[in-house]
Amino acid sequence: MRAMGPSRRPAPSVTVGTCRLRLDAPRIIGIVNVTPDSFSGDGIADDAEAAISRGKAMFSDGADIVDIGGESTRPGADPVSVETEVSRTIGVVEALSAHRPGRVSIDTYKPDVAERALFGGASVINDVTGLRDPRMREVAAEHGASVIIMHMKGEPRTMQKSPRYEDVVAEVAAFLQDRVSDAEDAGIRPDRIMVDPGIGFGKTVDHNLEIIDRLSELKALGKPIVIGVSRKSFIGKISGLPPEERLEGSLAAAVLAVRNGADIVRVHDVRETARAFRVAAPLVGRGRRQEG
Ligand code: HH2
Repeated sequence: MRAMGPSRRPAPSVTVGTCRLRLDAPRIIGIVNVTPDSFSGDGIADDAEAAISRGKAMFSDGADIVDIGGESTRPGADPVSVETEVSRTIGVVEALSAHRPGRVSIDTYKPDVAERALFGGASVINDVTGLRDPRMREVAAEHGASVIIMHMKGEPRTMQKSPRYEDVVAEVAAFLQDRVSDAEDAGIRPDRIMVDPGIGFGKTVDHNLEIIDRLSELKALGKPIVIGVSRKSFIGKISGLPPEERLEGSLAAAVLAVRNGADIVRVHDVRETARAFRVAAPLVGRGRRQEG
């Protein structure tokens, strides 16, 4: 792990497209899965119009960014080809980028898919492999993209097979710090980099709970913290409820993540999350949202 500079102050904003998003109140990323097999059951492959409508509704419900994915990364998922992923996502990326320029993200770890999406108007690359592929870093730097660098232990097919850590938060922080340094070395602008501990990606329920509890320790990275708790299986394991009944658990986890330092929360249920944050954010000292 490279030097982390524990006294660095948390970033107050992140640049996305031509916009500087202030992070004095929590921000929301809405999820649009153009897939047949997403874990939460929200996927809508082969229906670009429905995906576009869902994305537009998310923007009007309070999403700051909409994240479009064309491949499920649920545990055990099989990878899909670049062609399939592009054909699922590109029309949705183009339409939503025209609707809200600068506020569309592509959820992919494949540089070719990311590049097509950036040409189609996307401004953010959300990479669950943390920009491990050097070409992904080049693509992001060349296009001036913003990036979400996520931690995953292993790969989706096998990541939930007995994941082990000495200290999960320290290991996630060290990984993210290394990937941030690589990203900056590749020319990605420091104010366009966000980090995400990757809830559910090679982690047990206890690992996920510990990460959410100790989230403030990731502030030492000096980057905005994104987190995805929405409908995740740890909520199912605790509540005994299936993905379509995990809204309340998702809201509870999102609010506590914000209290513990999350700046941006990636969710399936934008309207409900925005309403919950409107009340919870001032209560946990994260202010009211200011435009900008
Ligand atoms: N979780 C999923 C996918 N992408 N990206 C970030 N940055 N953080 C996350 O926690 C995260 C992510 C999995 O959720 P979802 O997209 O709903 O499911 P699937 O991968 O099955 O489509």
